[in-house]
Formats: sequence, C-alpha cells, structure tokens
Amino acid sequence: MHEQTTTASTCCYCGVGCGVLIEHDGQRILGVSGDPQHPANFGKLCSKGASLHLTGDLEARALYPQLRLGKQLGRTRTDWDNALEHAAEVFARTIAEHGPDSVAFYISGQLLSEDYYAFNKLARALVGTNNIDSNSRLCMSSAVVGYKRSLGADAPPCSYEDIELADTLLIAGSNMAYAHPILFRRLEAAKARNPRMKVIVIDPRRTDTCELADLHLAIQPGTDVALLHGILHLLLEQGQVDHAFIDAHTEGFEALRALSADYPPQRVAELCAIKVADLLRCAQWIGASPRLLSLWCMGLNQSSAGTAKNSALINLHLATGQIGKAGSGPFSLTGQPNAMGGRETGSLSNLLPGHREAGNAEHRAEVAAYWGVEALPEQPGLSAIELFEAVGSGKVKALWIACTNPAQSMPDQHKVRQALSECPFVVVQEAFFTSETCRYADLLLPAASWGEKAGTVTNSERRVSRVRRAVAAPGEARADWAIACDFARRLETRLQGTASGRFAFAEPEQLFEEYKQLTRGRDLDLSGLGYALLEDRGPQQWPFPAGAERGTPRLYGDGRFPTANGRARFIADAYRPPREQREARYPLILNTGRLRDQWHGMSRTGTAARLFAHAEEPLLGLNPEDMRQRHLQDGQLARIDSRRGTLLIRVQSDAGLRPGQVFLPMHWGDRFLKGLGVNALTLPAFDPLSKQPELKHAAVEVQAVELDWHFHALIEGHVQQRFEALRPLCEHFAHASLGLVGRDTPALVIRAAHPQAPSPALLAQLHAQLGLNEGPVMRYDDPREGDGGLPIHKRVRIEQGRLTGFSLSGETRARTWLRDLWQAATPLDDDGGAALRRWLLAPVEGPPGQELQSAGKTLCTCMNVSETAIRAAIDHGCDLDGLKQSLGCGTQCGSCVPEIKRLLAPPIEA
Ligand SMILES: Nc1nc2c(c(=O)[nH]1)N[C@H]1C(S)=C(S)[C@@H](COP(=O)(O)OP(=O)(O)OC[C@H]3O[C@@H](n4cnc5c(=O)[nH]c(N)nc54)[C@H](O)[C@@H]3O)O[C@H]1N2
Ligand SMILES: Nc1nc2c(c(=O)[nH]1)N[C@H]1C(S)=C(S)[C@@H](COP(=O)(O)OP(=O)(O)OC[C@H]3O[C@@H](n4cnc5c(=O)[nH]c(N)nc54)[C@H](O)[C@@H]3O)O[C@H]1N2
Ligand code: SF4
Ligand SMILES: [Mo]
Repeated sequence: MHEQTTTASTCCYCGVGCGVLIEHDGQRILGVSGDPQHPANFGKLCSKGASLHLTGDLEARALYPQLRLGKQLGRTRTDWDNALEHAAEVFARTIAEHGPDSVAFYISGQLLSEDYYAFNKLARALVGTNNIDSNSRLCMSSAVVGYKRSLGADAPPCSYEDIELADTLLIAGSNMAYAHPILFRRLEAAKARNPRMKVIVIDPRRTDTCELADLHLAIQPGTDVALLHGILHLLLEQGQVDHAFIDAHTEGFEALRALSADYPPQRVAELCAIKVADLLRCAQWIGASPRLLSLWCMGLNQSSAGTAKNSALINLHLATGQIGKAGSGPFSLTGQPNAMGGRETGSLSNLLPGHREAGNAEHRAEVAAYWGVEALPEQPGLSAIELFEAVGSGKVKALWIACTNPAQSMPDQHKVRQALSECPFVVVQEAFFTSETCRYADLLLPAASWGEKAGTVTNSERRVSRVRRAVAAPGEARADWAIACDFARRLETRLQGTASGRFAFAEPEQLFEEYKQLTRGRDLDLSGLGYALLEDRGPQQWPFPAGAERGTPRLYGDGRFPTANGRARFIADAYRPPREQREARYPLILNTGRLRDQWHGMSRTGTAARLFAHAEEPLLGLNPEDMRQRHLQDGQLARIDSRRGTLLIRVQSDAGLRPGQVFLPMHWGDRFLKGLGVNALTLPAFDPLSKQPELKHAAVEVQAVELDWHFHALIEGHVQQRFEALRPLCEHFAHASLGLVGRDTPALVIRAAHPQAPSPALLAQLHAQLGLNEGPVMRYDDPREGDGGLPIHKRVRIEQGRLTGFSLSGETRARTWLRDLWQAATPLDDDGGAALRRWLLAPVEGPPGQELQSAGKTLCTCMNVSETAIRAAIDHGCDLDGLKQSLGCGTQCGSCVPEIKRLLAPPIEA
C-alpha cells in the first residue's frame, strides 16, 4: 500500500504558469487541483490543467532507448549506456570530420530552465557551436526582439495583477479565452467588478476572447502595423501623447512622428478594412485612458513583420507614458510554460545565458570564463527555419531534437520531413513515442515528463516557480537535464580524452545554482533565488538579486531603461504586407491557431478522450459566403491547397470569419489526420530580425471533393494499442481521421473516405484491428456491385447487452444514432432493446420516430454538458445563472463561459 499524498508543482501547458497540486500515491498520479497559494491562479485551473491526470496514457509513452543502425531498419531496444555511447561516437566523429557546426540541437520552451542550461552549455562550451535553437523561434522570438529594440532588454515589464488594475485593455492577436484561460478568468472578474473598464480586441477573427470586447477590430490579417501607426497618428492629432515622458525617457520620436503622418484614418481604415469610426473610438479610448495595458501573442509574433508589430505596439505605450505604472504597460503573453526560461538561459541561437548575445565578444568572454573554456564559438548559429534548411542541404549531419515535434509544428512540412529523413543521424528525446518526429529518430531517448521531473520554470510575468516530482518516470525514462549531461560527459571524453567535471551535475538544483550566477548583475538577476527560498516563500518574480527581500512586480517605474543611455527607443518601421498575397489560384488567406482543449501536436492531450469532446475532429472554418460560393455544406469534405501542399478535411461555416479568410486549428498532425497536417500548407518566410516564421498567413484555395466511399467506426477500449495498429491502414484512403470519444470509458473513432471501396482484404484488416471480425458481432454484407452502388458492410459489437463498437462501410447514415447508443450505454437485451436491435444494421439515421439525441459538442468539459442541452435550456428561458444552476455548466473551471455567453447573445453580423 502506498500512502496518498499531494505534491505542489506547476502546470505543464501554457505560459500562465498555474500552480497545481498533484494527488498521487508515489506511483501513479490520481488527481490534480489548483494550488490556492499560487499567485498565478489562486487555486483555479482551466479545462486542460484540470484534466492533466487523465492524460499521458502509459501506452503512448516512450519507455526505453531505441536505436537503429540503418535508415531502412527498424529501431530496436537498447540500454542507456549503449545508446549514449553510440550518440557520442557519431557526434564526435561528425565534429571531427566536418567541424562543430555540422551538428545542431533543436530544443523547446517546454523544457525546464535546468534542462535548457545543460543543453546550452553542451552546445556552446563543449561542442563549440551556436547551432542551438528552440521552438520559441516559432513563438516568442518577435517579442524578444521587440522588447530589446524598444526597451533595451527582453523583459515583459508587467504583472498579472495589472490586468485587474487597468482601465483599458488592448488585446492584440491573442485568443486568451482559449490560450491563456486563467488570465482570461481574471480579466472577466476584473471587468465584472469595474464595468467602466474598456476591452479592445484586435483579431481578424471573432474569437471567444471577443465576448469581453467593447470593441472588436476585425482587421485584415497582417495589417497591425498600419493600425497601430494609425492610432498614434490620431493620438498626436488629439494631443493625447505624453510629451513630458517622451522628452525625459525616450529617443527617436521625431522619426516616428514623421512616419505616422503616412497613416491618416481613411488610409488605415482601408488597409485594415475597418470602419473609420471604430478606429477613432479605439484611439479615443486609448488616449483618454489613465491606465493602458496591452496583451499580445501569436497574432503579432508569428508574422514576417512580427518585430515591427511588437515595436509599433510598444511605441504606443512610450508615446503615452503608459509603462512602469500599476495597470499599464506592454505585456506579451508567453505561450509555453517555460518560454521565458529559454530566453533567460540563452536558448535561441543568437543568445547566451543571462540575456546575453552570442554575437557580442564581451558577452562570449564572460560566459567562457565562467564555464572555464578558452572561448565560445563566434560563428552565428542557425535559427529554426535555417537550421532545418541546413539539415536538408546536408550541412548539418547530426541533429538532436528534445521536447518538440518539428515534423508537426514547423512550416512547410514537405521540406522539413525531407530534411529529417535524409539527415544521417537524428536523435529524438521524447516523452511520447507517438509524436510525428519520432518516426525519423535513429536514436529515440525516453524522457521523463510532467509530474516526474524537477526544476524551475518562469511564467509570463517573470515569476519563477518550482516544478516538482510526484512519481517516478515510467520504464527507463530519464529527466532531460540528466540525459543531456550524461551525453555531454561521454562526448567530452571522446573529444578531449577526459571528462572535465563541467557536466558533473547530480541534481537539478546544482544546475540552477550554477546558472543563476550568470544572471548576477544583469537585468534579470536571479542570484537571490534558490530552491530553498522558493520552497519557503513560494514563486518569485525576477529581478531578485542576492540579498533582496522580494521579487519585482513591475519594471521601469523610474523611467530608466536598460539601454546605453537609459532611454527607451521609438521604432519607426513602415507597414509591410504579409509575404504571400491572395491571387487568382489562391484567393483565400489561411489563418491557424489554437483550440481550447488541445495542446499543440496532441501527444499528451490526444490521450484523453474527454479533451476531444469540445472539438472532435479538425474542421476548416470558412465564412458562410465563401462556403456558398464553393457549394460547400457543413461537415462536407474539401480539399485545401497552398503552393506547398494539400490537405483533405471537413469544412464548417463560421460567421466569425470574414469573407476571404479561413481558419484551421494547428493541432492535428499526420497522426490524427491523414496528410502532413496544417503545416503542409504554411510557408517558411520569416521576419528579418526575429526569424520567426509567418504561421498565420498563407494563400490557399478550398474546393469540394466528392468521395463515394465512406467509413465510420467506433470501438471501446485499448485505444492506444488500436490507434497504433489502425493508423498505418489509414494511408490507403484519400481522407482519414482518428480521435477519441467518451468520458469514463474511452473509445477510438475512425473516419475515412475514398473514391472507391477498399479491397475485401483491406476491409478485413480494418475489421480485425477494430475487433469486429469475430465474437459477439452482428454483421451485414451487401455486395451490390454492378448497379453503381458500393458494397455495404456493417458490424455491430454487443457485449453484456450493450453496444461496444461498430463500423459502417459504404453507407454510414446510422453513425450518430449508434454513437448515442454507445454513449448512453442503452441496454439492448431487454424488450425495448430488442426493438432497437432490428434497426442497428438498417440504412436509416435511426429507428422511425426516434428523435436523435446526439449531444453534439461538449461545451462544459468539467460537468459534461453539451451544446444541445445548453441550447435547449436557453430556449426554455435560462440565462447564464439559470444555466449554471440547472445544468452545472460553467461552474468549475469556467473555460466554457465565453462560448455559453455567445449562445445566449449571438453577435449581430454586419
Ligand atoms: N489551448 C491551448 N492553449 C495554448 C496552447 C495550445 O496549444 N492550446 N499553446 C500555447 C502556446 S505555445 C502559445 S504560443 C499560445 C498562443 O496563444 P494565442 O496567440 O492567443 O493563440 P493563437 O490561436 O495561435 O493565435 C491568436 C490569434 O491571432 C489571430 N491572428 C491571426 N493573424 C493575425 C493578425 O495578422 N493580426 C492579429 N492582430 N491577430 C491575428 C488569430 O485569429 C488568433 O485568434 O497559446 C498557449 N496556450
Ligand atoms: N500552423 C501553425 N504552426 C505552429 C503554430 C501555429 O500557431 N500555427 N504555433 C507554433 C508555436 S507558438 C509553438 S510553441 C510550436 C509548438 O510545437 P511543438 O514544440 O512541436 O509542440 P508540442 O506538441 O508541444 O511538442 C512538444 C513535444 O515534447 C514532448 N514532451 C512533453 N513533455 C516532455 C518532456 O518533459 N521532455 C521531453 N523530452 N519531451 C516532452 C511531447 O510529447 C511533444 O511531442 O508550434 C508552432 N507551430
Ligand atoms: S491556464 Fe490552464 S493550461 Fe495554462 S497554466 Fe493554467 S491550468 Fe495550465
Ligand atoms: Mo508557442
């Protein structure tokens, strides 16, 4: 018997960095709840955080090192010793033959600071390359450049409590209702307390975040710089800039003033396709606001003008003196749980630990001296897009990937996949063997994951929190820092003859202690922090220099900025349109982003059936008018093409999208959806300064496809095993998607479509893998060939009097009804059941007179309340409180509240 106990840690999803209490018995994680003591969330969790204990199915975990010795061979299990000796041998040989820049590391904002530090030291001090970049390149690098250019250092100057203290909030390119839900809850509460608070949302789409907006500027995608300069133009005209602040604390205003003259309201309204009146109102609120806070995320960063967008937004704060005060400032929201830690430890190719620059000789010398090496490499390192290009062209011959899934998340997948398959040696350090990138691993190293590893992370408000270990890692999985250090020691021996002791870390705390000294005296000074202090006093905001009593909630209150002359800088970048424009062949613009309940490539969230209830399969959203023009119906299959790739996917009309724009969630890669996922379509163009790719703007076309043969199946139990067995079969079909459904008992759902029916052998294989070929299975087989019809095959599995699986091939009308029978566990062995049984194999949507109960999507994941039930209650006159009381929806994590509000008061479309 193991005692049940609780370990405090931090959520492993978004950059809000909520504190979680992990309930466990030392072996298994049994539950999670919000940590009431944690200053990010004060006990609350969103739908993802609250279901952490339901994710991470062991059957999907990488458990043992696996190695293959030839690209044509399969990987076989090996031990750590052999795995890391082999890796050290290949890296040492490659470095000896082709130099240190022939190897590269591609790491992640989901690593802990200790992991990050270990990898950095390994790449720069031991290998001698700056080829170490992270997925933060796809995420935060425009914000990094934005802050540094404008303010002198990469530091978001605000605190979460500023959300509560602001009078006007400018939310630009952030769907925080989905992506930073707990901050959105804080904003909801603050606005409820202070109805005079104004919320302005700048987003081409109408998102759930717009539920709080007093003004939604649905700008043409990519036109933010024009809009922000246009606002400044109006502020100047209205005399609403703070000249005293500008004179005392900034430089470069004249050039910006001159530039902003080019952005008069009429021109800006046209460029952005918004009303002049809305632009005026926006500028009016901003100019009159005593406290202006702006929040932004990927709508600004993921752009070929990402740094210009960041700078243009920061310009507004400098021009109005809205920085360094409570309730004001430019506050970039970080995406991943430790995107900030990556920036601090120097984990982009152009950075060094302690907010230093790899291109700065003095900085290199400081770090080299601290690490006890002669020098650090001068040659600039490759950024993510360039790095994969160099892999593709053969310049990089050994690649180490940790905690990121580039075969899903990088743009232009065809090229990325090509590069990965041709690279002589790919190491993938992963917690889940299921990720798309694992397929390309010559060496797969199993990593410990959330709940199993210890260290620190920094959230969006510069707050350092402890991540603690609750249970042991499964199989032979090891912590990321430990893998990096073990490899480093072996590589050192091969490169230098002996191990220097530079990687002799036994505990993550030792890494933290070593790393923090590199921040001493720098803007992010962490030298006063330590595990013991974090233990005693809880999470702390940097800077926290040695001897400090407390952390620093707000920066720049004295108007001094960490630039050479202490002044912040106005940046005058003109508006440039996005790289790819509409044209006759590709008349639509593809926007991509997050859903509420999925996380990136779904390696973790994709193991929890509950998290599919809000969005069961990936749907391409189009404006109703674009649907009509293309003769598309909701749920129909369509083909989306860009210059780089194609995807077959179902479409859905979405009045929140303006004509000419389409939206695809970023989550479904080729594991859950046949094809190379959303990034088959996107382009690798990037911002010239931040090198962040333009993931939100690709020219595409969408057209209906008619596929005659359709297949729909559901099977309960062993979902991961079945998934692995069924996924390869999907390659035979033009379209296929897989997902999970259910709450207590998960089931696998598979949908496929093809121009013609599959061979009997293939169908038999499908049925075998679904467990529908033998046992208590009802069958219907109609060969109907010759009269233009397709053969029809149906299977229904009934165990202990209830339906536990079914497949419909060639004719799928009953799919929703059968799903309902499964979901409701309707008894099929009593009298009523006998009446239903007759209809199970019939070519009907359900028995006559039977009203389809289909719940549709689940809005409230916590209380399991469907959209259908909520609509019905609204029809009976319920308001939000009534819904909460009668159905319980929205009473737990609150993530569904914006969507419920939308049902209560549908927006009036212009
Ligand atoms: N549920 C969930 N939450 C997450 C994540 C997740 O995978 N799932 N991932 C985390 C990570 S790593 C990140 S980086 C964050 C991302 O968080 P967000 O950036 O908030 O999320 P996205 O959906 O990527 O994009 C935000 C919005 O940008 C808009 N947009 C597109 N183009 C433009 C434009 O040109 N201008 C403007 N102003 N807006 C535009 C999109 O319509 C979209 O609504 O989320 C974090 N939180
Ligand atoms: N089209 C489009 N593409 C995008 C975006 C977009 O908005 N649109 N957003 C971009 C952004 S902002 C981001 S941040 C990226 C995210 O893209 P990725 O970094 O590829 O996303 P994840 O799926 O979170 O990958 C993390 C991987 O690490 C594994 N893992 C989890 N825990 C651990 C651990 O403790 N150790 C190790 N070693 N592995 C672990 C997970 O199983 C998972 O496979 O996607 C980018 N790509
Ligand atoms: S908002 Fe949700 S996903 Fe983000 S840290 Fe908090 S609980 Fe985790
Ligand atoms: Mo991100």
